[in-house]
Amino acid sequence: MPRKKIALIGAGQIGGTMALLAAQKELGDVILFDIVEGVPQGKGLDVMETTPVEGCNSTVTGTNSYEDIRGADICIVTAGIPRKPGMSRDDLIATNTKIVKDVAENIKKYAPDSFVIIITNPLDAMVYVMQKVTGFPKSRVMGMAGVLDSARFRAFISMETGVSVNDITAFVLGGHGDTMVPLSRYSTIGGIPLPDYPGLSAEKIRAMEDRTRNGGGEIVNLLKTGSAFYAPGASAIAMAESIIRDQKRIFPCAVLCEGEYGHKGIFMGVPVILGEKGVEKIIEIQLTADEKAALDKSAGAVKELMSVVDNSGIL
Ligand code: TXD
Repeated sequence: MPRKKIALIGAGQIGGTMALLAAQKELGDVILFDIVEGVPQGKGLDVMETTPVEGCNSTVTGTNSYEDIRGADICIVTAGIPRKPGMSRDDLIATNTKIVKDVAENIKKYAPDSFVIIITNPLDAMVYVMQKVTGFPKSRVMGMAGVLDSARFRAFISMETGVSVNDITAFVLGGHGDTMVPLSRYSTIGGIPLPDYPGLSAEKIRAMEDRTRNGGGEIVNLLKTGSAFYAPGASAIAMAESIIRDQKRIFPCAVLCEGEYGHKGIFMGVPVILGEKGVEKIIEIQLTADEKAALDKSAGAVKELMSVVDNSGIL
């Protein structure tokens, strides 16, 4: 059976991190693409040279030619510009719409049967651009944000309670922005819903939800020269692994909603099952009136960004 081919479009901070993780997990052979000459080749070779040390049988190749992604099984897209302090994710929209459109045209041409995971911000709007330009079915186009947001929430819960991250689950819905909706009553510690966990006050829970919402900005402010990359890289690789190994994990992913949660034609984070067919199912749960209102607000923010894309004349 041939190894899977994983194309990483964008060889920046997240692209490089994903190349290392994909090789270490032996998900397949990695093609690292970027428009900047030398960077994907250098990072690719560097990661390739880790494989004898780590004992992993994956190859990693850097390139500036889209020809090399031909026949890829999965494409993971980070191409674009990241945030700097003081910028919101939405400030990136015009530049990144043009970049993601170009990437999408090349994926359509060279890897027409691939699954596509988008990471570029503003996330939900960029998933929309990718789906619109490629015309791929919605099961093959998804955005990575919720896995990261819920990982952040889990990390904060673990830091607060001292309990292993392995026994903590977290649930985050909505767009990847300040309006995202961390759902505490569906987040658990050892199976116990957060609000019922001994010693965890409503105030502490609210503080962790807020920190999750601002988790990206917290890191941008600390780094000053870019945004988070280790956890975003790990999150996207977890999604790719669930598809490649048909793990059928439930992850919050940005996908096209067609009536789920009362929203039609909107790309936003909802829980899905990821397996060999890509997005195999959207899991819809009952929300309280407050939760529904928060999700509607988040969907409204995504809708606005989608119309900025539509009115930009770029597509
Ligand atoms: O949860 C999430 N989805 C995110 C998203 C979490 C963190 C960061 N998120 C976003 O990912 C961030 O706002 C950016 O839009 C992307 C990529 O972040 P990264 O930190 O990897 O950015 P880099 O290091 O600047 O890398 C981007 C690369 C860089 O090497 C550019 O040369 C390349 O993209 N680039 C291109 N590649 C291909 N084609 C084109 N046109 C292109 N333009 C730039």
